Amino acid sequence: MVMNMPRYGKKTMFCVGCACVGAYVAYQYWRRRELKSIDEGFEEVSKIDDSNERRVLLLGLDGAGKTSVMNQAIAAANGTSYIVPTASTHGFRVFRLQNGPYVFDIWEIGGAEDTRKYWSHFLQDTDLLVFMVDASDTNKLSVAVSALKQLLGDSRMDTVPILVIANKQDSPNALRPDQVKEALDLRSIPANKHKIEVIGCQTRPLPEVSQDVNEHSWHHPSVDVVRKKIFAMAVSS
Ligand SMILES: Nc1nc2c(ncn2[C@@H]2O[C@H](COP(=O)(O)OP(=O)(O)OP(=O)(O)O)[C@@H](O)[C@H]2O)c(=O)[nH]1
Ligand SMILES: [Mg+2]
Repeated sequence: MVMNMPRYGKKTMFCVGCACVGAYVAYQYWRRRELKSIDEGFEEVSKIDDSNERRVLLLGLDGAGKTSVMNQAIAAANGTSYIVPTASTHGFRVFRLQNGPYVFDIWEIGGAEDTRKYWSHFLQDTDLLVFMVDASDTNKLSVAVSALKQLLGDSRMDTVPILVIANKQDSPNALRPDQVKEALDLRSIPANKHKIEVIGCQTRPLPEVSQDVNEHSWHHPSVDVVRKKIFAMAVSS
């Protein structure tokens, strides 16, 4: 499933989107309460069991590469093509991926400053936080550190595992995953609070294609590693 909100500064649409998210979260909360209140012996329980659903939140500053990585991951999983993003995501996109018995809803939220203020609307019931950084842009890492710390200060994120993706490893000056771990001060986060892993990734360079083609189906192998890591960490939470 792909819901693709208009991307170009439609504040109203975004607010409507946030209202939908609120309704969705409230529905999930109500549904879980209903499930808890059902007598264990009631035979309909198996039909409404949502224990195989996982909610993954993909965040990171603008330009980190979230849309690029997800485009390649979805295309690789579904055998489809994608269009390379040319603008920032001012809103959110949701992807549904299946792996074995599990269904993963991946919520990708734009990282520009005007969109970041809405991140807190999406934290409820998160099974895995994927935090992406542009490892080639060290100037932005301090902003990324404070954005991540603000997220982790929210009690809804307590104990949520974190996958940090050090993207743009193709750039010659990109920090390697262990350097990103240092730069984001991840060692200061208690291991008993959050399971944290840091992996590298890249979606470039794209293969040469003729100029009139703007769709691609190629993906970098590191994107497969990201997809599998998301599946593994979201299930283990
Ligand atoms: N060199 C390099 N550039 C990349 C890579 N991934 C993405 N980019 C480029 O980085 C820019 C931003 O990529 P996006 O995928 O739009 O970033 P985003 O995280 O979705 O940004 P927002 O939507 O603004 O939050 C684009 O110009 C991409 O082409 C990569 O692995 N290597
Ligand atoms: Mg984007």
